[in-house]
Amino acid sequence: MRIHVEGAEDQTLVAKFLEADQGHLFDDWEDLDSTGRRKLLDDLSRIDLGFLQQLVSDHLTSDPESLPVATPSPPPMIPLGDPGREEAKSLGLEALSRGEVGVMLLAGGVGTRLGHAGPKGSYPLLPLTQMTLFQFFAESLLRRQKEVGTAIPWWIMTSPSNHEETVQYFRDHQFHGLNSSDVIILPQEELPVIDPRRGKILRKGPGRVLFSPDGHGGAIRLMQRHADLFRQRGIRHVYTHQVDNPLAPIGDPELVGLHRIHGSQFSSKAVAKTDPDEKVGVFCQTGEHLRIIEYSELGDEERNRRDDDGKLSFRAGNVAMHVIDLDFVLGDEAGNTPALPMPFHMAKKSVKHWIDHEWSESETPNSVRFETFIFDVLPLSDQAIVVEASRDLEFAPVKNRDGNDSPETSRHALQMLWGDWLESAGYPLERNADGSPSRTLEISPRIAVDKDQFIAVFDSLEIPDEGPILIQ
Ligand code: UD2
Repeated sequence: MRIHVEGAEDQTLVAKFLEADQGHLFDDWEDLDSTGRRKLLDDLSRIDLGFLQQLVSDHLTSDPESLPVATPSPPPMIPLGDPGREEAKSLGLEALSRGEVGVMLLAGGVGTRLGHAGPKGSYPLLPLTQMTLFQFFAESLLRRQKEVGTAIPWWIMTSPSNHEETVQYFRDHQFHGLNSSDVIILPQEELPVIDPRRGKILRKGPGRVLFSPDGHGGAIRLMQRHADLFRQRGIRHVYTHQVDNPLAPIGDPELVGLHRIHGSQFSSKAVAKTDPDEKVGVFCQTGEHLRIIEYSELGDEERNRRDDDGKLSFRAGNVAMHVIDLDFVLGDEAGNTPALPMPFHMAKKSVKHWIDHEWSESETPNSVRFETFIFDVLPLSDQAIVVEASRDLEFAPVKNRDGNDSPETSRHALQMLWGDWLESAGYPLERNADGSPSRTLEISPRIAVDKDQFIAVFDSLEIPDEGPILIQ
């Protein structure tokens, strides 16, 4: 195959892909106009081909995920009701008020399961105002800033495919009241999607490479790439949360406090898993170190094993809220960045793609994406803790269009939570037979992000005698 390009750089680029047996990428070259050709060359120039070839040969010829690791055992976990947690919260609030804590939202995923067009954070979740997930987080952060009297920077990790839309969303909504300089939106990186049978790079259309975000482990690389942005702000700890969970307690003072008390480098919240098949990863201890084993990678025996009291042994379910020490990720101020190597996991998915001048679709997985996970740095830390969280208070993810972990279940959890706040504040709330509040409730996080805050302001609120209760 001969592809004619002008510049020496482009010639080298084309030659590299032809030599690597990826010549199919140029199948449509003759049909592309000069803009199309430029786009293809730009796509190719973003690929570190040597690295990709290594990844493909490591994973598609042998499967590193099936290599034996030390036998996992259930990890120690700081339980709910531990007497030290109140004091930890005060310590955490102090760290927040000194401006030592930043927040990072992981929002680079493609969110195909929800089927929402646009960044997942723009999903209108709340029942009365249709407030989006992004607005819910932004208002929670505003409330936290008010509580501690300090600006808290919010890094939002996007990916190249939703970055522009996310930036535009926040501009259109005036950053939901946050100071725009406190909202830092940065894209993670992408890798090409691969055909697992032939190791070929897939295309999303004629002359266009199919890329996919390289997993939320990209957040670690992003922090390292933008180390100055974090250092300039005097940040010591970064609280990370996922775009799908509105109940994540932003900046979580309690977790920050425990993180400091224990001299931890990586601290996480976990909820007790009761269904062995629930799709959350679980914390495990292997040798000296803590790690999370993803739900798809935990063996049947471990997944179903139970303690004498009937509880699942591996029940510390990952709810993806972590506090990470910045020194652990960035190393010392002299710029000696630690390597923190993270293994790549393979996600096998079925994808519509362009091949041999036509579209190809398949019911069974026909592609492989390579991803690193943020929690894979956990076993590299010298000190780490797992802290039990209440599922009702902190975890109501929106993942699927319907069924489990859907907008409906998340809204239900919010109704139950707000119902409890109202009753605890002394409001006589009527409930349906299933226990849910009989009136639709919505409480803006600007008013309160937890029950104590709500009770403190309750007397100043006006609640209508009938109909939905909207408190904003
Ligand atoms: C995640 C955890 C799982 C469990 C569950 C709890 C992983 C791999 N698994 O499962 O153990 O705790 O959450 O809710 O994390 N994201 C990016 N960039 C990417 C890929 C994902 O920012 O390249 C973000 C994504 O926008 C979302 C979060 O990471 O906020 C989780 O991604 P997911 O939906 O793929 O993870 P899930 O639900 O399979």
